[in-house]
Amino acid sequence: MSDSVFPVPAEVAARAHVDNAKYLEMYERSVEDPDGFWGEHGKRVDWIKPYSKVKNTSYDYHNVSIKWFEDGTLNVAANCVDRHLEKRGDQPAIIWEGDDPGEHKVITYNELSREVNRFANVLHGQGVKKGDRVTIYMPMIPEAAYAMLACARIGAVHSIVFGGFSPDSLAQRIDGCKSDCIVTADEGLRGGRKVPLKANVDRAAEKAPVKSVIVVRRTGGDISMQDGRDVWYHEEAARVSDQCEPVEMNAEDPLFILYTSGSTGQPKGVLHTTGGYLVYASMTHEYVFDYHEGDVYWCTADVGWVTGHSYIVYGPLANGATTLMFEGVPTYPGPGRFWEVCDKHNVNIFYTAPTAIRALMGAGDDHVTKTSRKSLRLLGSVGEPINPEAWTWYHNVVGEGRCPIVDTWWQTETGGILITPLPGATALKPGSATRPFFGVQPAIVDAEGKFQEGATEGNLVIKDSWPGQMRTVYGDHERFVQTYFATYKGLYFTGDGCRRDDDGYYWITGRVDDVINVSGHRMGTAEVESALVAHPKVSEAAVVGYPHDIKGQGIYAYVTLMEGEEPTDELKKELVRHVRAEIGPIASPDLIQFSPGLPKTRSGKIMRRILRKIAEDSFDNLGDTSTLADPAVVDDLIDNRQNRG
Ligand code: 6R9
Repeated sequence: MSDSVFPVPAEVAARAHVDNAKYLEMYERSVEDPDGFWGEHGKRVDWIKPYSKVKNTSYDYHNVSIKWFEDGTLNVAANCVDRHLEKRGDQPAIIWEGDDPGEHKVITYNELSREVNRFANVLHGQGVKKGDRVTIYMPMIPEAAYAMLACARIGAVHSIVFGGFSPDSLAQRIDGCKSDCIVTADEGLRGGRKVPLKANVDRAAEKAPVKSVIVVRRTGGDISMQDGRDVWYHEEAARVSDQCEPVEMNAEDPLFILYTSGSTGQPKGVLHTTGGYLVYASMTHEYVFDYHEGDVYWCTADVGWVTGHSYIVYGPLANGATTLMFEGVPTYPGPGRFWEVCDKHNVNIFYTAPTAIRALMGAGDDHVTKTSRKSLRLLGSVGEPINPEAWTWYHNVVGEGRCPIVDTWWQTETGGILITPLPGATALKPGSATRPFFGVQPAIVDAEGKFQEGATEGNLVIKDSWPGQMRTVYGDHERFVQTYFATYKGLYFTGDGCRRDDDGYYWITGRVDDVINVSGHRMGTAEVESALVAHPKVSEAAVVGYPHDIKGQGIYAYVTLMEGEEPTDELKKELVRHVRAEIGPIASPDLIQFSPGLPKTRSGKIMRRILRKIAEDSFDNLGDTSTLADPAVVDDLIDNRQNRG
């Protein structure tokens, strides 16, 4: 926590879309008259048939239903591409920077139009129709964006699976949305290393069969193609036209599904729809990043996460922006890469995650200061709480004190940014996401759901709907209701803890459920546990998060072995490999403690509170352990703890 306040610099306020007075006025209207406010701002996108209704939403536990602009029709690809052609056909839409610093490509809006239409025709050729689900398992190459927009153009629903997920995780997600078509590449390239995407698809398809696999050639690596199922994208694309009419979609037709981890069971298919999502993504992109015509904007996320959906592709392209897409990693070939890319492409707005900032901070200032960065005007942060030290380094060293930082809080479920500074309006406090965006009504409740007023701390809820909100869990509306609307009836529960200070600023403190945030990636502890117990030598496992200098949170696994198994270092390594294979590298346990027993209540429930404390290396005050079936277990856990720092 930090007491410093950074007022809005005069030159930032002068050029910004809104200053503080305007923010307050717009915010008040947005919550007092949502129909009027969003009815007006909904017009920022092009509608085929204009809407006559704006907001029709209910958070009533017995009848959760969210609809925005429900009688309007539009096409997202037409909004992100076609409508810009007349005015800015020759302007770069996407600047692609390859993993190898010698490789980059500029794609104008005219080119984007031809590529998207071609991709749409290839999908058609594979039998994909409106409403069908298409799984996209791609590296960060322009074809990933083409594929997304091509789906949107023909009304297919994409489900992107991050390229770091294992074949099993991919199969689970293909099966979850019953998709018949996969778009992938031969291999990905990250930090000089190849990622065997097509080989992973082949293994996934053994468990979750599909009718067609469209393969984009990226590395030219050796892969196998299955006759009758697999096609090369470049061969199909050569046969089709670069014209394809956009399909007229209802505002509430699905746009995409994105799987995300929750506190229990399997990942949930978060469903976003067409109209409200696009309005919200484009409006937040313009106001939060204070985007102006001609700006070069770079979000370093992967399109496999929601940040890539809303703030690499849909928001910026809907606004006719130039969006930079980066294939690589922050530290390759060296820790100066981000800033070198900023100089190379004259980036004005730069949006990344705290975990990257901390890693680069550790590599030393020289890698930053040897670059110019004079084009940078605004910095952004997303994915996890940013600690004031990292904030201050980002502000002073990267931004040379001249660039405001927007610390943007939101979730896969929210579709776009909900709590954030606006650069021309909001004085900054390092570590605080500050104030709500237009139309967003945050509140803090205690464990019983009682509203807490003024400066306080508790659980973060949102009182009413905004256009970018998810509509349901794909195929399981009841799960949607139970996950988000059952804890506090009538309110959307975020799963995050939060503090509000005397100025009404919000400070997100992290998850209050069994979700951990590892390098900005959400991970359900239950998912890691079930991967561990799937190993033949493991009898039981409990997973918790613990503070990690770079990742924010690390994964700490307590593992009880089967009778007679030896607790060796070799076995620890084997378990890490096993979890990577089951879920993917992002789920690798950082620390494994072999424990003959876990602390359980007499009814057999694992007391995670105790495990969390021990993992944090702060076990002086473990609270009440008298309800434990065998209190001696705790001493053994403390004696053999793995995090002594
Ligand atoms: C966009 C995204 C959502 C969870 C969210 C919260 C954490 C995201 C944050 C932040 C503090 C921020 N989170 N942004 N915590 N400050 N600026 O990250 O979506 O992957 O679904 O994660 O991430 O805990 O609940 P998602």
